[in-house]
Amino acid sequence: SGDCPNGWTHHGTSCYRLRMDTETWVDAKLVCELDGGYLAEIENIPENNFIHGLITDNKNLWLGGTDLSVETEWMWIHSQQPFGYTNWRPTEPNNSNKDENCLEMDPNGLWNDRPCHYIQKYLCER
Ligand code: GN1
Ligand code: CA
Ligand code: CA
Repeated sequence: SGDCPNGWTHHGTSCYRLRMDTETWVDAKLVCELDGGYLAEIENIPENNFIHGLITDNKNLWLGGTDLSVETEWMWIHSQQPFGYTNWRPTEPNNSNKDENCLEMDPNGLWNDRPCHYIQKYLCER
């Protein structure tokens, strides 16, 4: 609806497309880019609430955040901005096994760092 292409949902100043095919974080990023978008970025509580509302199962969702470049320095990969707003689950990010560099939202709308090679659904934005 609104000014978004078919299959995309409008919210705020962006369009969103939830992809239920499962991919690694890098492949999810690539699919979003091939579809004219990027892995979703969250700047504030209303955006977090909106995206949380898109989760209707008990599964996690890849977002466009990473600390792949410099451990503990979390960045939005598309905008290349450091995190401002965050909604980490308590005790996260924990870089479990020293190898968790990609950002997911859990079904409670809270954030966790997860190994980037996990395959799971993801959210594109444009
Ligand atoms: C644990 O149990 P689960 O999958 O929700 C861990 C996270 C890790 C995740 C994957 C409290 O979360 O930090 O990222 O496994 N949670 C805790 O390795 O340690
Ligand atoms: Ca990390
Ligand atoms: Ca973690």
